Amino acid sequence: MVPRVLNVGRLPQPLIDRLQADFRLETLAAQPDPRGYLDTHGRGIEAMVTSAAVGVDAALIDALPDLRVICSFGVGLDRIDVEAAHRRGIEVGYTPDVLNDCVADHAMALLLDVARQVSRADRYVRRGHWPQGLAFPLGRKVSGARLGIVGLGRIGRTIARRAEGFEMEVRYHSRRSVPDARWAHEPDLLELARWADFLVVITSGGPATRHLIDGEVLDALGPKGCLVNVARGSVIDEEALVLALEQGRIGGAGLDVYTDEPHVPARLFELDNVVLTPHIASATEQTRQAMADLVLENLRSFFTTGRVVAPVPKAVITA
Ligand code: NAP
Ligand code: 8YV
Repeated sequence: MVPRVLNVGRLPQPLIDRLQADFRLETLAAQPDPRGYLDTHGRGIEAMVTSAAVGVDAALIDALPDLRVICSFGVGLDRIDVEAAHRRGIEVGYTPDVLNDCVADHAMALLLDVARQVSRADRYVRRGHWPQGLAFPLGRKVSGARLGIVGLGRIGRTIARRAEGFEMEVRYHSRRSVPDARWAHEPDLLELARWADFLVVITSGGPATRHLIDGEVLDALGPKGCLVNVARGSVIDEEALVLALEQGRIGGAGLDVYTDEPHVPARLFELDNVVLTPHIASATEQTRQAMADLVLENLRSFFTTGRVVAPVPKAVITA
């Protein structure tokens, strides 16, 4: 029997096509009455695929009595009720590591853009300001600067290695120091922000990191400091960030993630020292392909061995 797989996420079409080739794929959003569909057809669905941005809540897990595995397209777990799944013995698979390079590259792209004003300079040239002789402000030097990384996990470490290529001095903050890391651990986030020229945020999302970066941390970073966020919008107090930028209390920001995606505070559009991207840090052909491959591998492995190849650890801290 071909297993029934319920798609509740936002998945790229090539992945949907490949899932359809291997499984009986049913798409919840395509049903005129999703709740009624679950009541009538939920029994017998053994697998669910989702994406990190959409996730899966406990109610949806409860609605599927025969669910055995959830596979997510992405690494973030802040929207997946992993505990509810694990309580029921449901395996959860995700796509760690394969996106480290691209997310780290994107963090560096935002950092370089904010510091060297690439997007701002592009606007200056396109608007014809150069031949008009309008002044263009000086940027900030990246090479040799101090980089504070908030969250030294898989992606944080990759960012740290990128930064070494720019001869940056790297320190990091996380709840535990990483035993094999060659960079200094700073247990006090405020101290890290005071020390850093650039602060890159790459913790996990969820309640434990909500508003970790607040007005006090931004003031510690200071008027010449730049913030980059490629983690989750929830990690930063967005209202405090907008105020700090408007009031010149920090030097600039490069943001890929926001509190209420796809909505971005319009006040940020007025600020020339801010670079905004629409949650695209992992969005390259190669990485999205690797993520799709891993979703498929997780599912295929589950239905042949009973285990996914990239399981979310049972004791993972999401809150
Ligand atoms: P990871 O390996 O699990 O690393 C998470 C890091 O966050 C760890 O160093 C952890 O250290 C730290 N952390 C967790 N809670 C913390 C807290 N309260 N205070 C300080 N540090 C804390 O995860 P990853 O694979 O590097 O991914 C990190 C996150 O990036 C994902 O969860 C996802 O939300 C985001 N992401 C975004 C994009 C994008 O497109 N922008 C793409 C991929 C991933 P401790 O546990 O020791 O504190
Ligand atoms: C993707 C992400 O944008 O992996 C994550 O946690 O945020 C990104 O890689 C997302 O998975 C697509 O839904």
